[in-house]
Amino acid sequence: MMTISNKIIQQIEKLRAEINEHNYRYHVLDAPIIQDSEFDQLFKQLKKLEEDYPDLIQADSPTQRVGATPLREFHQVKHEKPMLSLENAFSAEEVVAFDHRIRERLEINKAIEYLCEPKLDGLAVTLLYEKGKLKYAATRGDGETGEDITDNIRTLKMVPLQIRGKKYPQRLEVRGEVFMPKAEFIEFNRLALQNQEKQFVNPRNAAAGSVRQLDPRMTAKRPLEIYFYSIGIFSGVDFPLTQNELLSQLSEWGFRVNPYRTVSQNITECLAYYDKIQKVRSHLPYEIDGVVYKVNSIRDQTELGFITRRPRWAIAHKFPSEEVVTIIEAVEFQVGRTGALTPVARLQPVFVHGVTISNATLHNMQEITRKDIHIGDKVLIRRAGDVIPEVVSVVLEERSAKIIPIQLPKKCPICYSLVEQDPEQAIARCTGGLICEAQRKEAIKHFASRRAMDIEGLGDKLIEQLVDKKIIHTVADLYFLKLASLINLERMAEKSAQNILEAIEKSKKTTLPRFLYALGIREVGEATAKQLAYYFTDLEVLYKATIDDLQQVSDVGPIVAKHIVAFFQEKHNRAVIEKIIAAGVHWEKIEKTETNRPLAGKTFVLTGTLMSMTRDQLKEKLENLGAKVAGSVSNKTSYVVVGDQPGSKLNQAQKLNIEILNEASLLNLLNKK
Ligand code: D41
Repeated sequence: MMTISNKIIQQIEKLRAEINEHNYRYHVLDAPIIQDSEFDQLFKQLKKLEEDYPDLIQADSPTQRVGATPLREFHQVKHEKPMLSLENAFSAEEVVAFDHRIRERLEINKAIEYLCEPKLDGLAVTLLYEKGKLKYAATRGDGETGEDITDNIRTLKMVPLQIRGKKYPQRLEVRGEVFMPKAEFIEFNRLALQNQEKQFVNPRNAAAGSVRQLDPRMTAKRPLEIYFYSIGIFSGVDFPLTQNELLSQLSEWGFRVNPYRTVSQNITECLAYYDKIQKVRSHLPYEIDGVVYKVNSIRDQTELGFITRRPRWAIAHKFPSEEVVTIIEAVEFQVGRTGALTPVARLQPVFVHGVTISNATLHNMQEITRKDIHIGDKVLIRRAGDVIPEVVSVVLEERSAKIIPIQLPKKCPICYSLVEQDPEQAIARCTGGLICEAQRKEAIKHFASRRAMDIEGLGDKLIEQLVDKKIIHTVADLYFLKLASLINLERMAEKSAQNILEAIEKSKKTTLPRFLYALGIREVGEATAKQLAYYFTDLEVLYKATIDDLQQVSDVGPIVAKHIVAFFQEKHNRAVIEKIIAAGVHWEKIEKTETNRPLAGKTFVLTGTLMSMTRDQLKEKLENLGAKVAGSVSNKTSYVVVGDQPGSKLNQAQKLNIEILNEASLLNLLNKK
């Protein structure tokens, strides 16, 4: 047993405190005082120390946000104090009537002060802290009972794992709204579409779906944020006098509160606030559906009390819904990079809050069936903020006799190849591959994109023109573009043409991960491309890899492996790659030395709980040493690591005569590497 010096303990505690404080400054105050790189340094130092002294890892360390294993299901949590809901007002008259009722009840003749804040359109959650530490987090559910989402909420960096400061309630329950900012939502959907994963209908659903992931590692990847607006349990310190002071106090304790909150002296000021927020609404980075007014004095709040599930002292003043009715004139199918067909409704144009809408996504055929949408239907359209408009529902009462069902075309609308319906994914796909002009355009756009070959200035419109005019057919043709053919294009000055050629030239120096990602192999995103590059190090080796070989790479399952093999077997693809390389595209060779990947080729399976580190930490360690960590035992398994309370994998290992490592022998092995 190693003795751990006080010095190390102090060093770790100091680092944790510093990191927490910088996190607070960054996320809660939005006023960081150090560079991201300096922050990363501190974080790495802490991680390193905790790796060296795993006994000193604590659940509330900033390094321990992600790591729990996936749940089978969510546990129900009964709220000690019910989570109330809000009364809605849709007009100034209703708001004025609310103020009257309050003054009557309180028998006050003068004006009442209100705390005003935006009403976020997200998911209400509650977090309980005991002795300053995050104990659990739950969804609102029906207000009485919610679901335990602790592991997921912990992954939000702006959620304190430990209350800031020294003086705080013994037990404190804070309540707020989890949401996905608009820009992050759009980017998330763009990537989901590219990787053929499920897209979300709107930011609200995206937030709800992300919070309800059984695997916290998935939630950790989602760009979620939170604003806190109220409390539940509160014991041990004096209660603030006003709602506004309560929010300031929450902020002091490290909880992020909305910077747009303000105190209005009377209800007229509340209405002015409503107008002001409505004007900035489209510029806010997140969706809101109105504003909330709350009686500022906590004493008055207590006196007013509740009616059934609603406080008498608060009201939501909703913005008029951005939903309008129009008619679907036609439905077209757009073809994506991998051939996926997306139905898009062409609408009779309507004007909604400053923009004309003439298209709306119908998502996929399942959605069309579910919503029972036909061509000629009168439909309700929603423009949620800046997000792609969608058809909410059909106005069935006004359905005409002349509606036409929407049919998935049997052939691709662009290249006339057969359309194939993927039974599981609800995705219909053009089978034309690179014969299909639409797929080729999308493939070239992807190839040139920032995270792929990063060809600056080669935008979508330009690529479409180049393909339409048959100047380029494949990505390889980009490297043989001539100034003359570029200058002939619409709106193309010689200088910009020159810049594009230079950007293409510059892109020739790349990296293998980028190049693999740029190829646009199905299901091979950036992370997988990187893993493939580091595992195989060489394109020639990757060409020859079998489905089995490929599955040695972590995160590559049988389906991805099949896509990769199919891609490289296609002669056309090999020819395009060869042409690109002949044109001078190159990358630095990835060195695969014995010293940095001593466990290459070894496959580990983990079962049971370890004392010194979490499963994820071990997985990362092993993978960094070149090993693969698999989910089940087979005769390819090199070692089975057995912790406390192992599962059936131990039996399987014994049956197959596979070497078993207990924690001590594992650490021994790792230390020697
Ligand atoms: O931004 C919000 N969505 C929001 C929701 C807010 N700013 N304040 C709220 N205040 C309350 C009370 C007054 C009951 C504490 C709320 C909600 N409730 C709420 N969110 C979901 C249900 C109720």
